[in-house]
Amino acid sequence: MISLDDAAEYLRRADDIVILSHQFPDGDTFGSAAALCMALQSMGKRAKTRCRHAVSAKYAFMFRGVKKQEFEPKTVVAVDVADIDLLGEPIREEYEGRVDLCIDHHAGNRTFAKYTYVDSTAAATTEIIYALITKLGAKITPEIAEAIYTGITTDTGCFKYTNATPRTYRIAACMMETGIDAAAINREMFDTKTRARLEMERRVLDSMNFYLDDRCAVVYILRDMIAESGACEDDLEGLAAIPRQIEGVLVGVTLREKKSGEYKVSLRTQEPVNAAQICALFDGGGHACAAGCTLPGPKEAATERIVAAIGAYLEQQKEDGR
Ligand SMILES: [Mn+2]
Repeated sequence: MISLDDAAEYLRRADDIVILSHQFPDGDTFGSAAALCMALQSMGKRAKTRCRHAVSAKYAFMFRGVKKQEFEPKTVVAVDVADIDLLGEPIREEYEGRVDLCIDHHAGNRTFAKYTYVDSTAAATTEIIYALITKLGAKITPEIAEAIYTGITTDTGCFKYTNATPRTYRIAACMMETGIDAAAINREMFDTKTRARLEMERRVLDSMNFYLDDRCAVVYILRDMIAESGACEDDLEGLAAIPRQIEGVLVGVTLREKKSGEYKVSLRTQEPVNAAQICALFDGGGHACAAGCTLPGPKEAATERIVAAIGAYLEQQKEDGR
């Protein structure tokens, strides 16, 4: 672990920098990469971004101010990447043991880089990137401000989650002062859906079943459903949040069919149910309110196992008098 001053000093001396985002990219990992890349380029350095997945139409605006530069990287930086595996193949293989600096806000960062800076009180990695760019003395242009703002708004669910702090709002306010259209970004990130996304939501809702006196709702993301709706990976982001939105549901479960026939299980829970504890029973993990694990198919068997584990957990809590 190094300080943010050290990270800034390291970057000040560095050149020919490639900035890596995690696979299945979100607004924060892309916003961090785009903002840092533009700032480094403005300092006269060569910099570029890379990600296992292409920049989708939704996030493309953040990269408008990034100049295309081709070079052999001498410095490797990862942003919002908690674990080397999250780079995805073939990027992981290419950079394993070669990441010089990792800037992140995940408390569970696996410190795979030579130097790591983690601030788990930051709502988004872009909050840290803002501080870093300021330390580097680079100007926060409107293009950089848009990328930072997007990372903040997407990681806080449009300032809705408990991770949003007074500092989060202050940084967002500074970004707005550069003249960006924050409302337009919020609308694009939260109120605009593709037709394929809505077709997917329709199928997910249709697949819903209730268990354990309606305290548990289960939905499916099956390969057939994805094909029928024409959804791409981006269209599936956040679908796992749907079952827990229902009043009275303590545990929302999403089972996603994998090519291998296994199911990726995502749990979203309300207090006091700890999703990570339940997923740990199946070698999974995550946060208290959002966690995951993998179970073998068929889907009926996978459903039975996870619902039984949730039922046992709720029983135990009742006995413990919670
Ligand atoms: Mn993040």
